Amino acid sequence: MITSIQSVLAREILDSRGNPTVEVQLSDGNSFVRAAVPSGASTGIHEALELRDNDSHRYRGKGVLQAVENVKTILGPSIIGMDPNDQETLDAKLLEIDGTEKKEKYGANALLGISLAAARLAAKQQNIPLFRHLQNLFGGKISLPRPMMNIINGGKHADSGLAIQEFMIFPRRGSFSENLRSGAEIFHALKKILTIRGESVGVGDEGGFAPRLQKCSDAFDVILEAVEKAGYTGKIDIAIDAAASEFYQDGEYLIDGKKLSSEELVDFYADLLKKYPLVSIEDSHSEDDFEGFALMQERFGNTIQLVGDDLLVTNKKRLQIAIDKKLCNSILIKVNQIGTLSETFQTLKLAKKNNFGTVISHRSGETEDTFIADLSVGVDAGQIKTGSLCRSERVAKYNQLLRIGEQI
Ligand code: 2PG
Ligand code: MG
Repeated sequence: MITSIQSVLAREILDSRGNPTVEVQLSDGNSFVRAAVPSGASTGIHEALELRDNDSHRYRGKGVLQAVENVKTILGPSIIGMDPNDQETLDAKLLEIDGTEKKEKYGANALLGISLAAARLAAKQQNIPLFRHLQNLFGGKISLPRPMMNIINGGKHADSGLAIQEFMIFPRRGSFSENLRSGAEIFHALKKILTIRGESVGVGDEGGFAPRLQKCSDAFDVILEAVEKAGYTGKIDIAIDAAASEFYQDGEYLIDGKKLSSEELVDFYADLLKKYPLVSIEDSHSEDDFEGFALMQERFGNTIQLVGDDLLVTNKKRLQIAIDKKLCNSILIKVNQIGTLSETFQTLKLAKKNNFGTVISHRSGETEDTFIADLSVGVDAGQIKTGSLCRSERVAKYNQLLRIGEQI
């Protein structure tokens, strides 16, 4: 039986925001698989390059025909005949051909589509689930993740007016399916509360509600009200992604109608921590505000989870800096921030070796591809954030985790 890669196709498809993204299709002559690439809005400046056409006549410049072409005519042909089971060699080949630090030549979106599809093809050839293949590649144990479910959207993901981008419910304990159920019940309770108040129940990019609230604490209050209404008081923690790079301007943080210094922002979080069951803060400060992150780690690093996203961009070099400078204690993992599965694994290994928490994450622009659900299980990440309890591109990941839960 032929097991090497026989053909590599690519196409431009749409993501959940109606923007183009890359889908890659790999075949070994017997079967074929596909992988689709996600896309962020609040992207970190240190992320690998997402190649866009910048042709204003198509999709407002957001077309990805060049990235698709790069897969079809350059990257694809170079991996024909390779064994998809040998992920490291395959990814090394892609990196060698691109040859740039941030995948600027052919685009991280082009490389990633191939890299993810290869893993899927290998799993298919072995007739094992993707999470098993990822476990074998990564070399550790498996587990179902604790979900962070984003039920109020702010920042760049909605027009709620809230500076903080994501307010997530984070069930304390319970099986994955129980946690998901509590999330969905709280989501519906929240909808009811907002409806009664005459607030909008339209949802943002990640499926969370986007009511016009005055200040961040209002979001916490209404979430806790929903938690109570759904009967889960005391059982739910809250996690936030401040995505603070987005409200950082000229050395100050614009939040709740105030302009705060880096240090004052630490006090702002301290107040929230006193009042609410807040246990995880992602990107508390802007991506290069190392002093702000260091202050956070010093004050709260022993008691809560401090996650680096734009700060670390799934990059092992940035992670090493954060370890050395004590900037945070956990990392958000987004495959498209770095561009290949092998590099994602290297970053995850470095994180685990240094006792960092790990959270596998979606992007605000997603597709129906559920790769990250399997990834979260296969590398024993412990946590996943993949949006709210509506919008199929979000729920697809949760549903895949339910299926995996039946298998393990
Ligand atoms: C984030 C993500 C995902 P985006 O900041 O963590 O929630 O948003 O994909 O827009 O960067
Ligand atoms: Mg983030």
